[in-house]
Amino acid sequence: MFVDRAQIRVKAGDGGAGAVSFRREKFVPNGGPDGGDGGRGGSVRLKVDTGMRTLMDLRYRREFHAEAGHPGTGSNRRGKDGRDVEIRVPPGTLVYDAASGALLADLRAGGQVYVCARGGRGGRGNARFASAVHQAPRMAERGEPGAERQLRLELKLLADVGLIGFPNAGKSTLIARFTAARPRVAPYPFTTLNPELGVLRDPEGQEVVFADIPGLIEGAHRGVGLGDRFLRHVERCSLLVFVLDAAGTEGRDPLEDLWVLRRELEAYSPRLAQRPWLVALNKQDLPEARADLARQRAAVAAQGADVLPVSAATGEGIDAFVLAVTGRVRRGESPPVPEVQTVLNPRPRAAFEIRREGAVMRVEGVELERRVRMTDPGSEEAISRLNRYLERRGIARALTRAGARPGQRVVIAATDFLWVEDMERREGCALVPSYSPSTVR
Ligand SMILES: Nc1nc2c(ncn2[C@@H]2O[C@H](COP(=O)(O)OP(=O)(O)OP(=O)(O)O)[C@@H](O)[C@H]2O)c(=O)[nH]1
Ligand SMILES: [Mg+2]
Repeated sequence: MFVDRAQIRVKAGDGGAGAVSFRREKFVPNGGPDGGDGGRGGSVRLKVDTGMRTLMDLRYRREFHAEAGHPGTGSNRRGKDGRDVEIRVPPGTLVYDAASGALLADLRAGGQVYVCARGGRGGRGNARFASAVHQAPRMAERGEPGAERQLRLELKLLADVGLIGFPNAGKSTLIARFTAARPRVAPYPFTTLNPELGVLRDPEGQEVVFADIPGLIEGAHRGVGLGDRFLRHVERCSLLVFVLDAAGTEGRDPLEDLWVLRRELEAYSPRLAQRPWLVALNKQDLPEARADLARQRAAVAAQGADVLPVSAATGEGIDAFVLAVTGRVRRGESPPVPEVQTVLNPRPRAAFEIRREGAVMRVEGVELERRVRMTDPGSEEAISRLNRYLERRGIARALTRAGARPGQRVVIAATDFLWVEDMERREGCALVPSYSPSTVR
């Protein structure tokens, strides 16, 4: 089965918690802090596997979780890192953030890797918080949460030349003539149900990739026949070849076929319709084709396109066709996906925003939320460290300005805090977890 779209959820491993521990040695009554750091959480990455042709595997498995980092322990032992998870994808896979629609990666080359969810950093153990003035810290960080996101994957085959035509025009016969591809050929419409790639070596030894896609018919943009969704697989071609049944074996006028195809292409994407194109007048072994060649040639030439008479069945005209096509391919210039723009990290990490939601004030910010998640609410030292951060970043000041008074409920990263009086702080107030851990436990 050919699958060219998938939606998956990826969750990287959380970092392991840092440890609070003190050395115990014989004859040393109060050993120093020796709590080790937590291990890093495993990441989730996508990797291009040139042996793959579709996103079918992701039909069956849509959730990927990497392992969490292990907690640190005493004697300064660092926790073990979590194992990564690797998802293999075919070349030509585009990765979008499902929520924002932003293009995150365009995966083309074999072995190319994109880390789509980074594992959380391990929390630091209490050994790291020791200083000359603070020799016995009783706090450690919790691990940073692993990134989590919904991804939309879309496969757009990487080909240089796209073959477009009505069913039975001879596209598959043609591609089988000069490449090793062996798509099914049969005298009934819609023989080809999935796009297929064929590779040709041009006279200079360069590879030129052809895409044979299912036939289009009038109304394809409205879903008639197999519809026009397969056109996405020629979006990255630098040259389009319209393959016509020049003998009109099914009773249609080959020129009318061409205009229908051009209109369908235009309806699918005006931008794609502007791509360089030429016309292969196929089935020249049949007398009907030959008899009509002059008229067809003149009409196509009037549109400014090159015309190549061929017979995919007998091989007549194929050499000239291959030469003309490979000569016009602009290798390595396969156009980028035009309809999307890459937007990464639109907000600076340190930025934050305060919103009022009824009685609650909510503070959002990438770095702030990460900090809060790594803070152990049960540790007074950790909470006071968080408050120093709020002051440094101007968040405490901003809370006062936004109207926070003692007793105000403040939510950050799904954690409930109270803004309470604290004369040791510059603002005269500090955030404390709203449920004292001693009452919870
Ligand atoms: N006489 C003659 N018949 C041809 C030629 N090329 C293809 N055919 C025949 O036309 C029919 C359709 O050929 P295919 O290659 O399957 O056509 P297609 O364009 O891939 O069709 P779909 O996959 O259905 O879209 C088959 O019976 C072929 O043998 C040709 O040059 N001359
Ligand atoms: Mg076919």
